[in-house]
Amino acid sequence: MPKKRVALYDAHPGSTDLRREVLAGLAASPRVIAPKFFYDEPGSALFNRICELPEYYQTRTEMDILQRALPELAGLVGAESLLIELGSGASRKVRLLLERLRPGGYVGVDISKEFLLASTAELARDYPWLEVHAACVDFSAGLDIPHCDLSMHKMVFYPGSSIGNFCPDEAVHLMGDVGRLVGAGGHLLIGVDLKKPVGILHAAYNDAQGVTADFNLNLLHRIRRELDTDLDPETFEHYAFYNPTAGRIEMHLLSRIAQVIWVEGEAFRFGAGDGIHTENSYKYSVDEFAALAAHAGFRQQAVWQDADALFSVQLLQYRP
Ligand code: AVI
Repeated sequence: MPKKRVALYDAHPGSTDLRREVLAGLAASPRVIAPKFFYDEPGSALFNRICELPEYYQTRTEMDILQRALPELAGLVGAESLLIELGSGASRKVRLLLERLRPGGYVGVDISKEFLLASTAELARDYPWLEVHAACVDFSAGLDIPHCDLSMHKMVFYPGSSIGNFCPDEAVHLMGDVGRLVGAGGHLLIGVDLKKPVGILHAAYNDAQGVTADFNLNLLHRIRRELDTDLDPETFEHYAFYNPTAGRIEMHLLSRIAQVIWVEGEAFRFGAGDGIHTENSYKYSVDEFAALAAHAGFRQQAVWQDADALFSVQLLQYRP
């Protein structure tokens, strides 16, 4: 049997420039390196391990919520929509949607072409009835996807509470782009991590096996692997805490010692305890997220949560 083809749209998003951003981030005050650099191959493998950790409630909770929400969701969205997944993956979550909603088409959107082609090819193989598209796009910089059929109802799926890794202004901007893509009446199905007792959050980002610490420290190993540097990752430690004023988990890498580090011929001085800010993970109440979504022209149509109100899956409709 001939292999089913996946239609590819490649916007050539360009490789993210580690050297330029690391040098600029280390020269900034406070020091910062963007979380997108976590996800090289070892970093992605560590993130997959995080998703299986007992303390990291998010992945399994979202899966359970989705499973329970499916009948109602199917009634609200209907069949024959175009399903567009941001940060496309061969995840079990989108498979649940495909099997229950039977959309008219699927578009996987991801910045990593290799990963995108592999995951969409798997979906095309497993769901022969489905028209599968792949869009290689950096969606944080705009959502221009020409092969989205204009006449079809569209639903964007953005699971995993990855929206929490954007600051609120950027999140509104991204959701505005999603709104323009789906058009009036179109939908965004989004996973949103909720505010909760701080002990649960602290454990989720400071797990007993130290996988999250390894995930954070992998950034320094990556810099060591890919740039010209004398940086010793062992001289840094993982530090994650909940900032209640900002409503977010912050991850940092703190120097254990006073030291000067050379990166690509430039020197950076660290005192003991000085840090690099590597990630924010915003947590919202259901009402706070409704207000944020409203700024982007979306209205909450349905909100599903687990019994402990740890996580939510929200169906938003674009009503600009
Ligand atoms: C991908 N993102 C939603 C995760 C989060 O929880 O913010 C990344 C992560 N960072 C530490 N653990 C997991």
